[in-house]
Order: sequence, then structure tokens, then C-alpha cells
Amino acid sequence: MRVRTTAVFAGLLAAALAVTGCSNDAALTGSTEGPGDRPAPSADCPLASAPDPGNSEPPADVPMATAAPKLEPKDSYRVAFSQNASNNPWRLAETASMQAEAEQLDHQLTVTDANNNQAKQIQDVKGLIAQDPDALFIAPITEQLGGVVAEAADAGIPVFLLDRDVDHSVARPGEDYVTVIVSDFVQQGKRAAWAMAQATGGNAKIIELEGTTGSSPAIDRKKGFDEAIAQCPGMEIVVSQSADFTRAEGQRVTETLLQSHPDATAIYAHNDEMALGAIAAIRASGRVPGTDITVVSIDGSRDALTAVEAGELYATVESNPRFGPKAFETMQQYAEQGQVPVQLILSDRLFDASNAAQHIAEAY
Ligand code: GYE
Repeated sequence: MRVRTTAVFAGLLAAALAVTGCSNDAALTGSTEGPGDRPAPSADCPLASAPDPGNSEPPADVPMATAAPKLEPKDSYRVAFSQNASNNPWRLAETASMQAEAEQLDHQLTVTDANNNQAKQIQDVKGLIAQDPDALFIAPITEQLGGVVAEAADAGIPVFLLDRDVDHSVARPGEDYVTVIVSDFVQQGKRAAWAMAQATGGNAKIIELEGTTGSSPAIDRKKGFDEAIAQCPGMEIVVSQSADFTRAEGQRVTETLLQSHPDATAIYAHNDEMALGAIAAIRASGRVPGTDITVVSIDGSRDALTAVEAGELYATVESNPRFGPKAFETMQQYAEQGQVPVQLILSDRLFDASNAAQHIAEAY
């Protein structure tokens, strides 16, 4: 195993240095090993030696939603939530968080599940509009859900978008929907690129597994990663393909892409589920995940944190699914004050070998 070999090598090196009296610095100049088991940061890749970029600055001058349908202040609401899928722990955790918070606040919540199907989600939302809830939460599968969002507004229902955005030319922020509560997905992509640069020293031939085509996190996580690696000539995406945010697709697509791109040294997955599928595919190909192929992803699920602990996943940028408290607090604020910002950006942590273990118990 590489970790052991490196440790033994470091021990031998230390012994040799003691004998020759060389200073550590001089002896390590030109070494290809960086801290721990990592390659030394490449001089032409600033990302490889920079600190974690962290969260972006909160956007300035976000307008207030003033033209969306209003919500009467009440003690208890009839609300609905259109969930786009229930095929992974992230979605289940989000739905559970919405249900727990609704129950705690004594609101009546109806949930629909679109089974990862856009046509079904459009029908689901139309069905919910017909039930005339006080407020409607939607986790849109792709940005194309704007049309049905605008229909809800036309029916006088205030809509709150959760975890993904829609096309603003179709559904106008603060008019056709009240607000969108999301992470900064571009920044998540940048942080994933940073983690990849740390792990590889800034030299990587990358397979990118994209999320659901047309979804705002897939679009923006790609954009942020691309922008960040543009600083590093040694980091290159050799192929990029959608695996629809699922573990099964992540595995299937990676199996194929590892065959067509045997020179790949790294995988950037837009979510943990695809990364976990990719890790299975790497193993099945006879390679060692985390050693032969560096894997980086986004979410922070329990299985992903366990894979970080096992050294198979280098890092995962958090995208927290527990939207319940923020969603209902925002709805309440809108009811009481008549306005909230048209966009609310969440802040995310980053999990790697330094902190994954301490977060496993709280993960989903
Ligand atoms: O990363 C993924 C889920 O929209 C932020 O969707 C969300 C993403 C999340 O299916 O795992």
C-alpha cells in the first residue's frame, strides 16, 4: 500500500539525512512527494498550494421579492413540496427535513415525488396548484421547470425554490417565485477543483461525471471547476459526461470511460452518489481508488465521508440537504414582512481526511 511505502521511505530518508547531516529542505528539493502521500504542488498551478477558497462573499444588492403572490400570516399553513426524486440519501434527507420541520411547526405538508422525471414533476406541480396550497416549495429537476413555476404564481400561490434554480427568463425572481434557496454551485465547483489540485499537485487527467443535464447544480458545478482548473496547465478534463446524479449511472459511465480513457488519473463527480459509483467502477477495473485514481465530489453524505476515511475519496464539498428549518423560516418571514431577498445562498463546509471522521455521525 502506498501510505505504508511512503512512511517507510520517509523513515529511511530521515535516517539517511541523520547520517549525511543534510538539511531536510535541501534533501527534499526536487522531490515529487508533497505533504503526506501527496505529490508536490506544481509551480505553475497556484491552486495546488493555495488555501481552500472557502465560501464566496454573500452577493451584494440582492433585490427583495415584492411582486410575488403574498402570504397571509397564519399560525398553521397548508403547504406542498414537489420533490424531484427520492433515489438517493440526499433527496431522502431533504424530504425528511421538510417533513420534520412542518410537523414541528404544525403545518400540513403534502409531498410529491417526480421519480427523477421532468414530465412527471410538471404534472406533479400542476396537481399541487389545483389543490391551492398556501405556499408551494419546489426542488426543480432542471432549469426548465420555470413554466410551471410561473403557472403557480398566476394562480396566486407563492413559490419557494429549494436546492436548484430555474430559468429566470421564464420565471422571474421575486415575481413568479418568491426566492430560491441554494448553495453557490459555481463556488462548490471551484472548491472541488482546489481539492483535486491539492491531491494531485496540479497534474491530473480528469474524467468529469456531470449531474442531471440542465439542472442548475450540474451547469454551475461544471462552470466553477472549469474556471478554477484553467489556472493549471497540468489539469485537464479528458472526458465529461452526465451520470444523472445517481450511483448506478456513476458506476456504469465510469466503467465505460475508464476503458476509453485508460490514461485518466482523476475523477470529478458533481455529487457523492456518482463518486461512490465511480469508486466501485475503479475497483472493478483492477485499480485502487484514491491511489491510482483521485476522486473528488460534492455533498457530504455518510457513505462519502466513510469513503474519505477509507482514503478512497479525497474530499467532498458540502451541499447540505437539510432545508427544512431555512425553508419554513423564510416562508414565515415572507408572511410577516411581505418581502425576502430573491436569492438566499447557503454556506458549505469541505470534508477531507482532516475532518471527515468527526462528521460521520451527523451525516445522512
Ligand atoms: O448535490 C445532489 C442532488 O440539487 C444540490 O441534487 C442538489 C443536488 C445534490 O441530487 O446530490
